[in-house]
Amino acid sequence: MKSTYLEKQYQAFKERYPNEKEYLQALHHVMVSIDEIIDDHPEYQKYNIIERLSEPERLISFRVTWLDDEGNVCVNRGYRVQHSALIGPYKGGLRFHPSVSQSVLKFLAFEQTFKNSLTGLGMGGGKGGSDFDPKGKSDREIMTFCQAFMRELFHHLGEDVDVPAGDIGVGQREIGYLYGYYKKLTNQVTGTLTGRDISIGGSLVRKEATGYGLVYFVEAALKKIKDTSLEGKKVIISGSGNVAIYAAEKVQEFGGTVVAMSDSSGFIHCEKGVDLEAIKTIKEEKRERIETYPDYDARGKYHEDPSKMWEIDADIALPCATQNELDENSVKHLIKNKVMMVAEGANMPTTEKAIEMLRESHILFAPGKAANAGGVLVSGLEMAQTAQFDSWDFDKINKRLKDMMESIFEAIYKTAKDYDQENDLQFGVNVYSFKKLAHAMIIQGVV
Ligand code: NDP
Ligand code: 2IT
Repeated sequence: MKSTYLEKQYQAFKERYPNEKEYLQALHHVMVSIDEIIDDHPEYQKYNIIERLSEPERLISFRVTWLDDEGNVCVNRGYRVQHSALIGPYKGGLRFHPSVSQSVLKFLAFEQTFKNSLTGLGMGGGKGGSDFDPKGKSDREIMTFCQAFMRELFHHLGEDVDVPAGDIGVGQREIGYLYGYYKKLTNQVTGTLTGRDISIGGSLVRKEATGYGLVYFVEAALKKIKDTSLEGKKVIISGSGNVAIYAAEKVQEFGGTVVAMSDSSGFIHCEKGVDLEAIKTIKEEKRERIETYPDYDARGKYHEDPSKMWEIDADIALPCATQNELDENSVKHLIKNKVMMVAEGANMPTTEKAIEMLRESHILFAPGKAANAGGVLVSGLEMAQTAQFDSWDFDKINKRLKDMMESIFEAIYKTAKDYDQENDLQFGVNVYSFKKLAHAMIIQGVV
């Protein structure tokens, strides 16, 4: 970094949290962008904005004890990072995955604060979850775990305080169990979790929102920057969960061909385009591995090692699985195959080195903080519907999602351009959100 002030700040975080690799990575992304503007904003130093925006306001950690089907007493670690309530109640998903740690949730909560500030809705940032592994668990074990998790977490939630939703390993089923038990514990019916099933006050389009929103963003960026569209493009998508499935659905609707999808064990390659109904059956209905795909569609070939998926020739790559899944090795293949755009459906799926390589190769890069904001946006619309005691139709919400993703693209594109960093959407989003949050922080005093 050029600024010695920023470099010192970053080094101090590194010394304080030497083992929090993901958190430091997310901070570094933002600081590198702010480096370009810090000299024009003495108020950021005066009010110590960097340090205040980087430290979570509150970090809750607790033990989750539950009984499995064999009667074993199991222990997991649960967390909620309430990162920032600067512009509204803490808002962000819950993740159940063995890789969950304080560092992972701190990075996710930090990025969530930036992301949520783009939506135009008053939502602060938070994230939570547990190192519980839902794979191979019975439905009853999932419910038992969700209830044990909520028994601790409920103290810290509320529709005006902190409103969780889903993330990896937490979908509509888990939200249902968490919500049902939250109501039992509080004896109140409020919209304290989003991503609920329609029958219990959820919003239409929430399930599709992140994937659809990602593709609306991609379409807007391709049009403005590359003077083209998804029509006729070959797309590779990592993951086959909530984000990946609905990104694939929208890509197909826009005339693109999804040639590959993955899970953490392997990937399927389908040159003529994946059969999305088969993927939905495997993943949403049967909760099976993507390995079984050829049983449904013999044209699809299964390969082990999901990282090899990036070697497939494509025009556009959408990493929609997990953090740091797209590294320099994988990016080499994308560059060789002349991919025109990488857009992040997942949170921080591209390593810092890989982003640098994409930039050097002039491959358009859409950071997750902006490109995957559709999910939390529709969560915000779910909160609005609950507050109004109303429910809106699919087209109304879908249109709002599309319009908002286009506005987000325009706002960050313009910010990058205004600072002579044209087409650097990573710079655009970091600077746009940071300025907004810094302003909100300054006008609320030292608290
Ligand atoms: P899901 O649990 O529905 O799906 C996750 C998918 O990613 C699964 O297919 C999983 O495979 C796969 N995966 C996990 N790790 C790897 C890996 N190392 N290599 C290949 N595939 C892997 O989660 P979501 O779709 O909800 O979330 C995906 C990403 O999108 C996350 O980064 C999340 O933070 C982000 N996101 C989610 C939003 C939402 O609304 N749900 C909103 C914005 C961002 P397997 O089943 O084998 O583990
Ligand atoms: O990363 C994310 O934006 C989410 N997991 C969705 C959060 C939400 O509150 O809907």
